[in-house]
Amino acid sequence: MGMNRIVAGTAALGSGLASWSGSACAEFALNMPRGVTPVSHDVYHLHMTIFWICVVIGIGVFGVMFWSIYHHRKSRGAVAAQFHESTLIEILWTIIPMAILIVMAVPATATLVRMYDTRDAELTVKVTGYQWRWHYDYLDEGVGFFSTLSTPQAQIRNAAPKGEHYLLEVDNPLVVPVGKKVRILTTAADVIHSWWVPDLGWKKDAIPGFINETWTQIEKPGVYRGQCAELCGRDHGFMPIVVKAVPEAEFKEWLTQMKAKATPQTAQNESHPVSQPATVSGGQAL
Ligand SMILES: [Cu+2]
Repeated sequence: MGMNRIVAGTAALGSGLASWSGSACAEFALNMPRGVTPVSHDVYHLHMTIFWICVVIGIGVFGVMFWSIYHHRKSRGAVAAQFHESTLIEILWTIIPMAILIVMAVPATATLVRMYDTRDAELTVKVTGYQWRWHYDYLDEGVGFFSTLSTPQAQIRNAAPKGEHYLLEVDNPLVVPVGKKVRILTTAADVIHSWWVPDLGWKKDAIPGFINETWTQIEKPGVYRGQCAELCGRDHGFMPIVVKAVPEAEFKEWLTQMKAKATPQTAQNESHPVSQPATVSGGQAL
């Protein structure tokens, strides 16, 4: 019985690995993503710096430990050295870790300061978490819309084969211009959510009654996907985030279309098409 189970388990693991080594393996990576923003690069380099410091410390500490265990083993007749209350050693083992921590704190603080510096943003988007979808408001532009999961129910209920972006696709993505600093304000309308797109290098809690502020500046046009990262109820796993970064001209065109969609009645009431929708959208921005 036990043997059968082991054989069955091994076979399952083997076939699992075989299928996994196909498409999933191409995307598989041990490390965190480098991302597509200045902050995500900072975070990546900080992570690598701290990682290598830890590797050096690990090799040093375990090297000395294993060397000592081997060379001062009992069979050689080793006698333990006595250095209780040695002032020199106590100072050293306080100063050295402190110095290492200070060395680590310098780049970490610089990255945090940069992350929180939302000055000179060219666009502000308010992100509101709802159970279970996101709402995006382009403040100052009068454009706002919900972004809802678009994966068909049939795929979720295993009645149809799963698509490439299963549970990571939405009807209306957040569209932002490439190379522009975008300030992102996160809040929520019911419970705590968290807005997380790994390629942007951070995740930010969306808390009812609070506005959290951060920013991004995407360097490469593309579609970046993420998820709600704070357990927020039954459909927590069904409120993905899709960010579409496009060249500025394309963004302007998209914004014009969205504004036209948002104010169809007003445009019809005017005898001439509205060329400056600012007067119409100003009230909506609030
Ligand atoms: Cu959520």
